[in-house]
Amino acid sequence: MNFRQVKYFSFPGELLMRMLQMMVMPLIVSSLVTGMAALDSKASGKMGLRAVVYYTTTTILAVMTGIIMVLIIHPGGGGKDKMHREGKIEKVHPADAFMDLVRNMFPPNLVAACFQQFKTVYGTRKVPVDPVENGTVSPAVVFSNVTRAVQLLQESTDKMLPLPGSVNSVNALGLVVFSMSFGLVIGAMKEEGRALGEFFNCLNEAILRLVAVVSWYAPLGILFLIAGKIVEMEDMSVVGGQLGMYTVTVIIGLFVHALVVLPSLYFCVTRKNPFAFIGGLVQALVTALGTSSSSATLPITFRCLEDKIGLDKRVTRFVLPVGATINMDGTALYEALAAIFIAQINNLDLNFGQILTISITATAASIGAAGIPQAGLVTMVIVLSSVGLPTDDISLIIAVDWFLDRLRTTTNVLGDSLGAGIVQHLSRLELQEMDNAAEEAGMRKQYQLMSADDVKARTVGSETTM
Ligand code: 7O9
Repeated sequence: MNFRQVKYFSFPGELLMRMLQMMVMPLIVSSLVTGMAALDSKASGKMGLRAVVYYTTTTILAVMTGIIMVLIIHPGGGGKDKMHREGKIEKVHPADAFMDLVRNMFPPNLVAACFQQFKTVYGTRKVPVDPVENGTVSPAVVFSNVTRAVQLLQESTDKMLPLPGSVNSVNALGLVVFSMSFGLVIGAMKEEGRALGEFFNCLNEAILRLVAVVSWYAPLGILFLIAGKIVEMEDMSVVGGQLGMYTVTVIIGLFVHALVVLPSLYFCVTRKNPFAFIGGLVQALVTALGTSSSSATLPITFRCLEDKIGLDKRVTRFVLPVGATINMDGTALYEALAAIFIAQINNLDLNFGQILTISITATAASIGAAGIPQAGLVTMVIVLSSVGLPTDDISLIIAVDWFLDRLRTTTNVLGDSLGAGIVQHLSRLELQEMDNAAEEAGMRKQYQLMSADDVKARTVGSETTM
């Protein structure tokens, strides 16, 4: 098939992708606002703490699984001379990436945050230089040194400076931070904030109905997404030897984490069958595989967890968007594993301290990814440069990245969903308490209405007797 035909063939899949992405923004905003508004600050604090403990624990477990796998299998034993290179690696300063992350948490313009992220770009600025070094400004010196002067001028004006710039992608972190704070404030406003809270609640319900419609089309769309990718695939001869071993190592690592570590954790905490839970999640997992984006899968994840598995809306609304933004077990596992693989093909031995550094940076990179523009490669560069590994060698693993990305995404979505199940189990008492309080308040209100009616009836009664 030629390029044009491939585009025709993947068109139905592309449509699904667009429909899903269309719903993400209103979905995360409305669910976070209502999720935070429905919980009082004590309950949301406790639930948030549990979620954060779950995210960090599982991410660290994922990184450890990845490191153990790559150390045992040792896929990078044969050097890198015969490997194929692809793409160019952009240099980034870790400090700039970190500052971009924090800047993106506070978007100056909420409308722009829906489609733009801040990104430091590197540019040049003309810096005036004095071509005469020792200060003796005689024409003779200038003329004799004219070549040197031109050289100096070029060197000093091409200084790379960090300048403000932007890229076109949703600033999820900014929207999440704003929606959570906004929801918290609406919740604290009690009666005064009710109208706004109900508005977002209604928006959320409406979007989920739209998701229900789209999810009828999803199976066909996913079929074409995956088939389109297979047709598009160039010859896979580059995926032999080293790279093949590396791919297999990542697959095993992700499978161990997704099908052994996470289910065991779920079982230990809830004492329920994790595979029954995962069974209800199949549509979301397949969507993740097809779209290779946990944010585009979010609408389907919501539907699976709320409608099929029956989790409490108060939990999913709060935990899922945050999970999709900061909890990426598959990504953390992958980055740590890839870093050690690159050390192996360069025949560099890492000591324990360096492996620990890789674990910490990989964990941090997976948490911050959504806030760092064009994260994929940038976070990898940061992990590698933290222990002084050659960042250019990322070009050796790009050939298989599109495939491993799909598996990472599936692991990420599974981690977020099991997390929602675990947080719900741990918060069941608070949720029950809130239900009871609401019921009591409802009854009291009804009682008040009843007694008001009573009073009215009596007054009316007395009026008539008069
Ligand atoms: C993987 F949920 C939302 F809507 F809040 C949300 C929106 C956007 C959440 C996250 C994002 C987002 O931009 N995420 C993002 C994730 C950005 C850059 C890189 C990554 C990492 O992606 C994973 C990976 O490559 O390992 C994977 N593809 O889970 O989507």
